[in-house]
Amino acid sequence: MNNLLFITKNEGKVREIRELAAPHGITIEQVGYEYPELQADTLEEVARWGAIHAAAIFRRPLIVEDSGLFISSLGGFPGPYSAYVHKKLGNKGILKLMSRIKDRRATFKSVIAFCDGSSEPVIFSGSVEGEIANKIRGKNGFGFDPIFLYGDKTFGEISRDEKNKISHRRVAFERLIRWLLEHRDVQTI
Ligand code: ITT
Repeated sequence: MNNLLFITKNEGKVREIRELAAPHGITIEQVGYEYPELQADTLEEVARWGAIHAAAIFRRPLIVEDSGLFISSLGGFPGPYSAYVHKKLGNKGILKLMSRIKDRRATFKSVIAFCDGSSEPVIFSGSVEGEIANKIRGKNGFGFDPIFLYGDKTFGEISRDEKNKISHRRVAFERLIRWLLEHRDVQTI
């Protein structure tokens, strides 16, 4: 099993996951299918449900990934509602919400659900701690990257290679790889 379907419409996620998978000899095949997103309070529930749904349709080993930005001073908002909030408010809207707020700590979380259709999905998560920047900075990445400050640079100011060394997605994906090596017929190169 050296080929994995990745069910997502987000091209930014695909670029990152492809580069994370390549060193392990795993090819990622994107399927831009929009699985129904459960209105749930956790990324885990959304990813798990999405993987079960997609596996019933595609009947091949696959992953779905649900991710989000959790802002401490906003009680973890937008969290599982990140895609909706990004679409409606954008990065400018988030900065506006944060304009008078001093505590700018934020966490990016990624939850990957793997399902081969024959058993329950297996869930892997990863996170990275940072802060909400005071303004939009950088043109790299996607989504909230230009407002997510990691050290003295935003994810919009670092290369994909650099982001892939430290990101929430990387942590979750490496956990998946370790599990696949132990439990599935995967040989990494
Ligand atoms: P799917 O088809 O995979 O569901 P999506 O874009 O709807 O794609 P999510 O439901 O997981 O993805 O929503 C996550 C939101 O958080 C979305 O707006 C992303 O752009 C944003 N996001 C997730 N990971 C990110 C990252 O690494 N950098 C910046 N923004 C990110």
